[in-house]
Amino acid sequence: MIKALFAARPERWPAYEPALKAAFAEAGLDVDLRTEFAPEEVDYIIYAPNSDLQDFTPYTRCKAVLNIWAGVEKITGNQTLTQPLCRMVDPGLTQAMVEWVTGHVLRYHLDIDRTLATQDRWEPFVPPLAEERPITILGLGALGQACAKSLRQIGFPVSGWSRTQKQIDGLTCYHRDAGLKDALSSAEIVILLLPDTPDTQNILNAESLAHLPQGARILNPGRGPLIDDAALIEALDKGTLAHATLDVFRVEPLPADHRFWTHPKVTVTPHIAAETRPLTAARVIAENIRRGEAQAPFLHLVDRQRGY
Ligand code: NDP
Ligand code: OXD
Repeated sequence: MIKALFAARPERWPAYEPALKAAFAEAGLDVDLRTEFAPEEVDYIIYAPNSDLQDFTPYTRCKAVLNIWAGVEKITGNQTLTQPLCRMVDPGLTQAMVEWVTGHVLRYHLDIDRTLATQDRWEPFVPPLAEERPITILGLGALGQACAKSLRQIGFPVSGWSRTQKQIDGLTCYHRDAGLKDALSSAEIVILLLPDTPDTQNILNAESLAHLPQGARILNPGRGPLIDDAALIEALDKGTLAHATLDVFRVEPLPADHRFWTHPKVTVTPHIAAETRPLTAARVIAENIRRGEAQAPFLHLVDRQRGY
């Protein structure tokens, strides 16, 4: 029997236990799933980076660590982890991100804030059509591409930026440092869906923010360190940027005295853009265990060197 350790915060267990057991049964896997084992007995670790498990040394027979988060920046630097590490690409999480991004883009696009602020007077205005509102997505991975597709379907011209060169139907694609300026220069709304790595930290800083057109808006559901906070606040205060909606922060929960809470041009959401959904994520975990047992390549393997 395969032994799988669930190493995440205890409050996650009631939702994950039935979902994982159902997915293992569906995949025809005979798995003993528990929150405690003698470390040397464990075949797979189903893992969240905020778990108490931080030393992987005693897990000598573990074949893979299967992350239930999409982001892996809190674990890629762990030197005790020598086993393959897989990140989460969950259809439920992806759909949640598409919904969060689309909702907040439409808030900006339709100027819903203006409607809410003019409930005491008849003051008609005509928002542009989607096709007149260029959007850029930094990061064209699982989430960036899903959001790009949805925004394209509404009619927005979408550009994207990634590390490697891409050709994606309907999208203008840029890559590497050389492509960043072009990716930003016409973007009225910028969406950050990059991982947090040494190469992506502060990717939006005073210099890159200056490439954006006057009055651009930012959505950051990626990770806090992607933005230089001081440069963002300066651009908002100067009026070169119109607004930012931030779901992720350098310190979470966002400290009570942080300027973002009270800034009139910032909307804070508490890291809720897209949580992993146990029912759909459990099937991804089961598939990776099936692959591990069949000695087939794992899905969504993290490149520890690259950091994502
Ligand atoms: P992926 O690994 O699938 O995609 C990452 C993308 O970023 C890829 O297109 C990659 O380029 C690009 N990238 C990485 N490094 C660079 C670089 N140096 N320069 C340019 N592009 C770069 O990740 P996901 O789409 O699944 O997730 C993205 C991030 O979203 C996660 O890492 C996590 O931080 C965040 N997230 C936030 C959630 C929330 O609730 N707020 C929920 C889930 C995820 P290439 O394609 O060339 O490799
Ligand atoms: C994730 C997240 O990385 O929730 O999965 O941010």
